[in-house]
Amino acid sequence: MYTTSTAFLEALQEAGVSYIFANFGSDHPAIIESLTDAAKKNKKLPKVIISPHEFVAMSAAQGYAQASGEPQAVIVHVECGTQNLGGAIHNAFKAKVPVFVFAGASPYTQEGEMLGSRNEFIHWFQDVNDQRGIMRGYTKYDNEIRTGKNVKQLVHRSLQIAKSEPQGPVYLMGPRETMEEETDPIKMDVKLWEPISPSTLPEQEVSDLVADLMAAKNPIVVTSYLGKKEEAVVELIKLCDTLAIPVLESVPQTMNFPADNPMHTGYQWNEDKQHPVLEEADLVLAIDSDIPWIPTKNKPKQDATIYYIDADPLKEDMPLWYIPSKRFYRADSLQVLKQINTKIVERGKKDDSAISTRREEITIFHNEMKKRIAKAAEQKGDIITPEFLTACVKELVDENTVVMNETITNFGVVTDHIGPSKTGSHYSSGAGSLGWNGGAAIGVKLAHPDKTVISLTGDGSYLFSIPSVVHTMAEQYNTPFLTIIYNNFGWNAPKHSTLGVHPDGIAKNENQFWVNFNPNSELAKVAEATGNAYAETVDDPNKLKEVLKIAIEQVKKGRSAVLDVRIPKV
Ligand SMILES: Cc1ncc(C[n+]2csc(CCOP(=O)(O)OP(=O)(O)O)c2C)c(N)n1
Ligand SMILES: [Mg+2]
Repeated sequence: MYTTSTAFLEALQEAGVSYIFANFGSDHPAIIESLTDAAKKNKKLPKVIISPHEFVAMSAAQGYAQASGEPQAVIVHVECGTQNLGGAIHNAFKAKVPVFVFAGASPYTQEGEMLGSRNEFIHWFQDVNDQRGIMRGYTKYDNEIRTGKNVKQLVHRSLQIAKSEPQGPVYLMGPRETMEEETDPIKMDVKLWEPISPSTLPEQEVSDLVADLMAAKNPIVVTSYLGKKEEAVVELIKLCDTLAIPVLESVPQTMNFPADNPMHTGYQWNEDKQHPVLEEADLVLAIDSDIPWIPTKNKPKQDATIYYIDADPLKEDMPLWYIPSKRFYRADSLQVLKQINTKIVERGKKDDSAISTRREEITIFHNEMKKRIAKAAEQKGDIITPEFLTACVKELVDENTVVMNETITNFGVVTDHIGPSKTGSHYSSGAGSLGWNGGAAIGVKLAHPDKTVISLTGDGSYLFSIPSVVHTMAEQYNTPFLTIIYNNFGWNAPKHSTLGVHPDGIAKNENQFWVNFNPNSELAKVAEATGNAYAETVDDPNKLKEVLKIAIEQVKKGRSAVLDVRIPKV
């Protein structure tokens, strides 16, 4: 027995995919047959992780790729399962995370002409005009498998596209008869399907950029996802240490520059915070950042010189986007930083006194920022504050911990108080569709079984994550992690947004924002019921540290824990 499905699964294995997050249906008999056949013959294939909801499957694949750089596979059921990927496909696409998605398609014969022909009523309902169209706009590539003869080429091409910068999800679909088709095995040399090589800058451009950088009085680097490459962080630290350049992390997707480096000047999230260092800058190096600033909140001066460097500097997938800049480079951040650092050495450092004055000024700014953060962590009153909570969580964080952050109106508080300083120690969804936290934590834990994963989430985002499914999977696949819910009993964000547009509107005057949840709901018990998680609710600041300690011990012993921590209500 060797079918299109056998070749398809073999191709995933050849390409180094470790996991298939799967939600099966009537489109997958051939895949199920091939999986069982392989299991019986001890033939190595990616491990199947049964995922009772597609959103969680996709989020897990995203988390795995964020933590490892390696794309995994998601298999879903026809157009219905494709639709259930929902916002998770938005997250992977916007955050530029490689994921391989496959969906079956309804059979295209109805009288038994071929193996796999229609035999269930749903085959008529699930036959839609443009299944691939559901994913278009959120994938880098989509195609239909039409024969087993070149299915491997389609899989390898898809993964090549997914892994090439800017990375992102890809989608293949295959009708039932095609996936059943008997075919001949083909051998592939996967070395010939590598992602495209990283781009550098032309020599003259490097000279111009470095000349401007060295002449600038107040340069700044702004970045959001440069930290996806560990080596790029090392190069950025080298650059910023050498020339005393401050760094602003805007909507960080990961740890891009260590929070404890004196050149770190904080984060830009959605708060109405000014950023004096950005506003004073005369040169901005925006490198790997979709949204380096929000013009209505804070932005560089009109006459600041901007260099924009990104794998996708045109943002053709964002209908409204512009940052008038002196130069736009479609280039790899690591390569460019190496080029800049080499050029600086070649030129020899100039004007040491200006650099050391700047170093002193930025260090003072950094130290004052840290003092403010430490002060804010002091618990006041008898309701746990998000600042105090995060400071207590920080005490659990060691060299081996990964923190996931989907705390929404507490994004800023969490990044400030966790202060990530190690590559790969901190992740956010990198985009805008809520619920990533649970699935992503499973993915990170699968990628790094030896690490301790702590997932911080708003109560709304916890519910969006489908916690019943998350904890069903976490127990079944032995991926224990600690969830801490920043529970304000509702959605603070839409309230915040309303006040941002209508500071004195009727909603404010009536104090009615339509964002409050059932106050009796015991969120942690969902995880206890479905995944045997240790579940606890905490509202007493004096008990918080003790409960956190018990919870992390549970996780380290192999059992998930969920703490529902009550913070001031929306
Ligand atoms: C899938 C999805 N639905 C709705 C929204 C709109 N939205 C943005 S933030 C937010 C509230 C999140 O609530 P929670 O996680 O409790 O954080 P809080 O706002 O309370 O800090 C909502 C509903 C969204 N971004 N994504
Ligand atoms: Mg909330």
